[in-house]
Amino acid sequence: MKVYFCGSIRGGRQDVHVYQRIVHKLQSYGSVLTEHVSSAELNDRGENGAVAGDKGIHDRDVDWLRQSDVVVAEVTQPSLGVGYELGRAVDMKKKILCLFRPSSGRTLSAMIRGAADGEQFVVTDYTEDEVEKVLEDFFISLKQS
Ligand code: 6IA
Repeated sequence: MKVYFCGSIRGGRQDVHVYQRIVHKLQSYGSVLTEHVSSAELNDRGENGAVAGDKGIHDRDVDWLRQSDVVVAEVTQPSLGVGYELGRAVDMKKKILCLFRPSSGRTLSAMIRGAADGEQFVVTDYTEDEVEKVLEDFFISLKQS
């Protein structure tokens, strides 16, 4: 299974430790095309020494999104890029899981919360300590669908 993981880069890297836990767990289900999103080396200018150029990054990511079987997004830290990826993923009719931590004190965008249909587009509120369990439940329901 190919998993596309979305997490904030230029939107801010505060949650990178959570992205690492998510990607680690996702790797037990298949190959994570966007593993670099969880890299502690990647800063909020979206650079880690390697320079692909913004167009190269966009085109490669959209191509990976197309190839993916499922999209998992951590949406607590607002990110234009993640919002864009989710919009494209809906258009591509991908199965989507968005993970949001209310403990952040933020309110999730209505365009994400309001897109949830409980089937193709799932939004789950969670706490950091239950993140692996939330992913397990999602992938079990994915197998059954
Ligand atoms: O607006 P943001 O930067 O927060 O958008 C983050 C989202 O867009 C992530 O889910 C990524 O999939 C994608 N994205 C944004 N910037 C990059 C990027 N930068 N590399 C890969 N995906 C990106 C440079 C990385 C580097 C290794 C040269």
